[in-house]
Amino acid sequence: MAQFEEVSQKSAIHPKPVGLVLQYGTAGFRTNSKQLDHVMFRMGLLATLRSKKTKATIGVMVTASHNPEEDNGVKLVDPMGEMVTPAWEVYATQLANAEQEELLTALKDVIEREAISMAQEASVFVGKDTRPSSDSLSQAVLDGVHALGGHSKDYGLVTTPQLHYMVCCQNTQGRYGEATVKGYYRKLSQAFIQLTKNVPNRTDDQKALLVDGANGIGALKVCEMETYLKNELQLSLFNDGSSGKLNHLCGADYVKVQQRAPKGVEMTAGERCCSYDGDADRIVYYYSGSAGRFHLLDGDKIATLISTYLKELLTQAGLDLQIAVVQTAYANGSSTQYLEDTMKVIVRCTKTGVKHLHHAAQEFDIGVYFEANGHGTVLFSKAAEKKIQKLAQDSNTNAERRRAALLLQNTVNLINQTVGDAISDMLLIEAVLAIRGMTVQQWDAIYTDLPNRQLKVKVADRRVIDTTDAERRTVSPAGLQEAIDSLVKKYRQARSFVRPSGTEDVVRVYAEADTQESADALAHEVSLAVY
Ligand code: NG1
Ligand code: ZN
Repeated sequence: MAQFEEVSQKSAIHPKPVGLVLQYGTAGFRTNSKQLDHVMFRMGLLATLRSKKTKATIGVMVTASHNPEEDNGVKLVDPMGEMVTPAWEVYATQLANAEQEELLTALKDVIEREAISMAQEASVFVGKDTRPSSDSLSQAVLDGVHALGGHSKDYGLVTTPQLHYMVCCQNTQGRYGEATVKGYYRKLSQAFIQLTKNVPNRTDDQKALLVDGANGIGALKVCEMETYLKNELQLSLFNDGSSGKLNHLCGADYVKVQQRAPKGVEMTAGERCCSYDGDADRIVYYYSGSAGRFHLLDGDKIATLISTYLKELLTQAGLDLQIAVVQTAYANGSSTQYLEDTMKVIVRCTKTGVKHLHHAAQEFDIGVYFEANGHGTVLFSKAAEKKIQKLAQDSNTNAERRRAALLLQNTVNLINQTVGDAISDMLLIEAVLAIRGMTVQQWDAIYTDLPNRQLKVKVADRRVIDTTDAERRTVSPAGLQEAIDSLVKKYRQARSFVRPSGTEDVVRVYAEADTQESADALAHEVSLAVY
């Protein structure tokens, strides 16, 4: 077939290094950018097949998120803007690892197994982050799409969540919004302005926010959005990419893991600051307290703020909708306790990786999900959205209920439900703080984090560690869990677990305890047990 000849010819321009084996991990393929050209071409092919199979537009995002600038990566986006379904992750791995002469066989195998009609049209949206390697790598994706006769739309530089949003808009015939970057800015900014316009006496101080753009795509995009916000939010942007290196000593991952302010952000005491990661799908907040002490407000604090706000609005609106918070093992123990015991919301724990949290959150009327690292969003079931909308439009209902329903409706419009989105989450947090008249210190005081420490351990083969119970316990190697248990017993309010990373060649160690010294010591001792 002519189509396959084209694939053969074009794949020769994107050859696979012999013997190179890569894995579609927690967030797609990720490694040094020099090893990825063939993977990108092949993901272009696979996205085209996925589009034919689903008869919908598929997204391909070229990014390595919080990883160093030299790395790159790629993830596929399914029709509703969600991460690609697990069965196709397996195909992605097979296709990426097929040696040059096996590529057509691997491709035909997917076509056969999925009974794909090659006559079906295909459409693929492509986006990229600001890494120097992203230009040529996204071109390789486009080459793959075209080699199989697919149509493409190249969005160029966009955040990961913007690309997810475009795919969802396209496949819902605009019901979710317009599939353009401007449409995204308009939808979010209008919702934000609606939410904040009736907040009395917002001072300039309350509107001011310091943003660390991690020298990445989020910095570019939040700048573009600023005019749409009509001064309702006054951003001071640092690490905007004009001089610093992507994610280097800055960005959400650095701030969360190092528990310190990023380089280049000039913060004065009490000022609200936030950091995005390299593709702007994560956000964390922080401020400098008295005596210059650094205070971090991570994904757990964000989930608590948002779920408290939503629960209050549901009560005011008199809407009987079930709300749940989905976390991972990395959630601070204090947050889980506060949510369950004080807030009385349902809390679920899933494996690391947003696709797991997203999936669990879909089971509730309203599912708030956040990884501790600041990656998360809120999902509303279709039925919940309908109930909110109906009440917001019901002129017979009393003023207080209607006000709450209108706030809920605008909140739904402000949230990017396809995936965690630093810009959308930032606007939501700012709106919630404004509506509730809360300072960042008051937000921080909702509960006190247990001191904690995260470490990375290099081992010969991280896959020997196998976990269970949402990664909170190990089942192999033999004896490791017992060793962790006996170390944990030495400390108060302590908890610790280890798991192999899905994005880096390391084992991650997490520990929390009643003091920072204890958390540090426990993490260190557990990391020694991993060797
Ligand atoms: P791994 O490397 O599997 O721990 C990291 C994050 C995840 C997720 C992915 C994708 C931690 C501890 N892990 O995964 O939460 O965000 O990257 O970006 O933060
Ligand atoms: Zn990211």
